[in-house]
Amino acid sequence: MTHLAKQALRAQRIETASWAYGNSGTRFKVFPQEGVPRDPYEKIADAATVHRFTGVAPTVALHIPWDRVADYAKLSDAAAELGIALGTINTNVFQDNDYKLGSVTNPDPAIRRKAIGHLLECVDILDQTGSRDLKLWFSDGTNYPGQDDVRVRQDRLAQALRETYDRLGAHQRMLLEYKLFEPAFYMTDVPDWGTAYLHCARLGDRAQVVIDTGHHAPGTNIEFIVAVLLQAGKLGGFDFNSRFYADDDLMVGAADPFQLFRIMHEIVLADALNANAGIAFMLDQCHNIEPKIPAVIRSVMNVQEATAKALLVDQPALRAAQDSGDVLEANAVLMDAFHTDVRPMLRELREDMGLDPDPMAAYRRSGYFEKVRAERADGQAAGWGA
Ligand SMILES: [Mn+2]
Repeated sequence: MTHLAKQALRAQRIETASWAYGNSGTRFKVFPQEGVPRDPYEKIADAATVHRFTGVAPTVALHIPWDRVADYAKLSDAAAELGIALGTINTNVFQDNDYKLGSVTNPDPAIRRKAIGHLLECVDILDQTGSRDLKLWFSDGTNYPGQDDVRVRQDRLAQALRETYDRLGAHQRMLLEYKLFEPAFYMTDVPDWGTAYLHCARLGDRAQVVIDTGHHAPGTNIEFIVAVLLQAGKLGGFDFNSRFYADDDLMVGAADPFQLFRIMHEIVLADALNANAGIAFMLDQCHNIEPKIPAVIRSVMNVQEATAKALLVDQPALRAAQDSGDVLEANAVLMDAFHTDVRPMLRELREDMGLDPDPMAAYRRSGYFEKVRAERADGQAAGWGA
């Protein structure tokens, strides 16, 4: 069993996010950090560093316009030279003044056209980077009852999605993300997996739902959503992060490692861990008070640990207990796996892969931070990213 688990863990792929490497903050304050990247090329260098020490993070997601460059093929080549590839392209229709009342659902057709134009531009970027996935998240919604018509807004959304979907190449996918609330507080246009599913089902096979673990009400059974979407063939991927209260974007596995294990258990049960299953395992996090690169390394390790535990579930024993109605035994089989210390197995795996068994210590020893802090010293003075 351990051998099979190690094989699966060796093949696991976790995508990091470019924005996790730059300065970020809360609504109240950004605490700038030394050594943060000054441009998309430097974000890619940091992502490649995470891959160098973990061995399982070979792609980095981009966010447009934050990562806009003149030549995406050149950026792609730069990533390849560092041993990684460009991943999911994230769209942004939430930061322009025009979008105060919504982007693709805005009452003004000219603003809707502008928003759709951005989505189509991002498909052009997919073509240039060779990325597979276009990820959409809409901040659209209303703050007050009566502010706008729910069904009319759904129709506007459906039209925008259709136009974008029809522009996708044969090997490209659309990942639609939902979020319960914020920045809209009364009604959000894509608030839950059901709404996202409805739109994706109408669009076609290459429209898939993405689950951001921080985008639910407290107490939501996220692994149930995982199971249902897997069964429907509509789970496209995850934005992993941790939450205590709202969309906290903390390190995945920090707030609730048991939840992460339960999610990965559903993935393993459905044999959806391997790349052929088409599930994108992405990190969507911001590291506001902790050093960023080691925080991403820690997050990758947390996903690995939850996955390893899920792989150690004795599935025949679990099934036998379930079939015989043995509630306590079924629960015990699951908990045995969760309580297993998988860190020795992961250290062995890393040695097998030619990596340092302790990525955090290896990163610290590498001197990478000291190097970029010196190289990028002018960035903080220039206010880069802050
Ligand atoms: Mn997200």
